[in-house]
Amino acid sequence: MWNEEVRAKLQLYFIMGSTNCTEDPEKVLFQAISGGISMFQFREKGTDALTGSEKKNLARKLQQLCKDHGIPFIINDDIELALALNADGVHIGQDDEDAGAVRKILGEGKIVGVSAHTLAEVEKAIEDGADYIGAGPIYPTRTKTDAKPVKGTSLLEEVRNCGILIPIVGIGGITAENARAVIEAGADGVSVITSISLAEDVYKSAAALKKSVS
Ligand code: 3NM
Repeated sequence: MWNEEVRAKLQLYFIMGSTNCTEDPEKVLFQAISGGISMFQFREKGTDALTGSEKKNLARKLQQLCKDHGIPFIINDDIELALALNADGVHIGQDDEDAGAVRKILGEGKIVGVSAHTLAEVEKAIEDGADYIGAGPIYPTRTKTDAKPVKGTSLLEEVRNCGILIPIVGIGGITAENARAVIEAGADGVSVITSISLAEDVYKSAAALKKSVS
């Protein structure tokens, strides 16, 4: 029933927008791809985030890089941009439209991911037709200022103990050192912003994360 291609692609899911890096985002994404990321989400959020044509132009460039390397390109919370660029999918939070409504707008064959923080939110996302869940925050994170309380791996374990098999990626404060525990708790992969986007050596950091989740 679940899309096993999506499950496999979640293994090392890099998320980034221009505010998450100090180097040129294209350069950072290229190095992350070289290091072994399997999926990418463009998440242009925060006080200095790009908007309008600047946002679209950056998205286009990052999408092309992903296309060149066979990496699915997902857009955070901007259905209009996803449609304009024919992105591979959209990731939404709890405050956005539900997964069913998003899929209707995007059309069949697109990936719809939902952030969930409780078992009830996971069950609702499944009902709405989500392809995968982002569960977090697993560890403390400074990236999302309005993040919910840290969960550790408890939500992952709770979901799997209920026999729920939807593809899940853990998110929040994940590094090469703590990523393995996320997989062992039942996640299919890890979602990472800072430990790749602000790494001193982006390639090495992505490669180390890849190794710990493989
Ligand atoms: N969503 P980093 S935590 C975007 O809990 C996001 O749903 C979260 O960034 C959630 O890898 C988070 O830098 C931030 O900690 C992840």
